[in-house]
Amino acid sequence: MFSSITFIGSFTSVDSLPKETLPAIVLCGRSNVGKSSFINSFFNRRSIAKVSQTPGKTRTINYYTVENRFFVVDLPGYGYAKASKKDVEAWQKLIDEYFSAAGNIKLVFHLVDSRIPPTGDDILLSEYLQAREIPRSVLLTKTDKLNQTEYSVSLKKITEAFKDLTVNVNLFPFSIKKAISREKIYKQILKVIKA
Ligand SMILES: Nc1nc2c(ncn2[C@@H]2O[C@H](COP(=O)(O)OP(=O)(O)OP(=O)(O)O)[C@@H](O)[C@H]2O)c(=O)[nH]1
Ligand SMILES: [Mg+2]
Repeated sequence: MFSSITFIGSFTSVDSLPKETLPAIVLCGRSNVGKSSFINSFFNRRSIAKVSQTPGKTRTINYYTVENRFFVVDLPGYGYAKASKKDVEAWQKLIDEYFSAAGNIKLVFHLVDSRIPPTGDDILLSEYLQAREIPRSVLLTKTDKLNQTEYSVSLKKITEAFKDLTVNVNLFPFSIKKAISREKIYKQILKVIKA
């Protein structure tokens, strides 16, 4: 597994993003799905990324470097109930500018809550990435909250919603409470940052 992660900064506009051109792994998904938790858990740093039970915690583009080899980018989440029309527009603008400006994006991890079937926003994001030919894998989060039957249903729903997904290839069940898929996610990151 990766040995070190360093917080670089939080950005509210794309003009100030790091100029360095390391390969980037980007985390995207609904608010509260577990993007910041994934960073803490996967990179084994208990609270390098701020986590909250209240959706809408991460409002900035947060950059980390891992082993000085690649960036991990935590994007603000979408789809929380309290978001105003202005919030949604600001989010769309920031995300669109981000994907237009950021070079060297090797992979987007699109996080989807295993208890909530993909929403309209998830489908829009998926189509957006596809249209821009940005490679993505889905992390199905919080699987510790499901029993075996619910887990099977969850996998079925996500593969029905996104026909391109195959478990352990570009779809990885994940949990901060269980060691699941970690080696596979690790290998995928290694592969894409070398490509
Ligand atoms: N049981 C369980 N809870 C999780 C898991 N991942 C995240 N959570 C919880 O879900 C809540 C939201 O997690 P965050 O990591 O802050 O979510 P986020 O996607 O960064 O949310 P925004 O910053 O609002 O976009 C927190 O209370 C986490 O503890 C998981 O695998 N299992
Ligand atoms: Mg967050």
